[in-house]
Amino acid sequence: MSEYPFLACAGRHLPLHRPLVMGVLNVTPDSFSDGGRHAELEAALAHARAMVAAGADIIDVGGESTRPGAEPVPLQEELDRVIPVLERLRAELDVVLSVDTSKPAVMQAALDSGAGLLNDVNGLRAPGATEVAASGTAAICVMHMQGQPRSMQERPQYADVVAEVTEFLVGQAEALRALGVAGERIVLDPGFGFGKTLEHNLALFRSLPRLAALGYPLLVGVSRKSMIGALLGDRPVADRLVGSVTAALLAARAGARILRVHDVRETVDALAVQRALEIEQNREG
Ligand code: HH2
Repeated sequence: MSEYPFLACAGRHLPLHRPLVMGVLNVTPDSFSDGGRHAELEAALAHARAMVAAGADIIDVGGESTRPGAEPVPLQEELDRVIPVLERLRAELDVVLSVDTSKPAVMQAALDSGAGLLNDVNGLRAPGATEVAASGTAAICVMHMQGQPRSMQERPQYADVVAEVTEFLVGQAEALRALGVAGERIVLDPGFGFGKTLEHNLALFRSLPRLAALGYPLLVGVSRKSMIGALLGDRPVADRLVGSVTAALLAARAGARILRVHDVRETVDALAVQRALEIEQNREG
């Protein structure tokens, strides 16, 4: 469980006594589940407003698809997709804005546009990413990925997936701390589906309590992912809602503090019912 009572997001503090819900806003033409639908600015804004109304604590804006096989997006194109959306959202909505990017230049522009969280699926491995992330006051989510999106699912291999992911996350958190980043700004994420087979994902999911015990708030993103489809007999993306919400709830029980989801209202409802009905002795701290 998180050692820290709140997450510091560039002047805003998000309390961590209950799991936070991060709504996904993809402004890409090719994301695996909602690509194209929110490509237009107005549609993106409407979707973000709806997620906030449904109870999202954080909106995660992404301009580069990271689905298996995805090609990298040129810097200017990613900036053109993400920055206008961040600026409009900041003007309109009272919510923490996150940017899902691995490029230091996009991180910097997003910080300048009021982002409160940098969400890097590449775990700050790009040259200069750690320094840019450390330089602001925004929270930073360090995610583990083996390889790169284009080829990560070709043949993921680990001697011990939990040990290797843990070692990477701890190492990146220590690098941030060495640059003066407070623990209240750091989030860790094992990166479900990023260079992992179903068995790797299941091993990591079962290790969530151990990962949470590292002390930093844990982010879990399993929403609509292929691991949910695989557990349901190769269910298509459009039919993974119940599986996704169930997994989010279980992740929260196992210690996750931020749930990255597409279906905000359903996840918020599930968490509310869980909070109300959970038997006292099973309660997380
Ligand atoms: N998953 C995706 C993207 N960003 N960030 C974090 N921290 N953790 C995740 O598990 C994670 C993430 C992939 O999902 P999605 O955004 O729906 O797809 P795409 O990358 O195709 O846009």
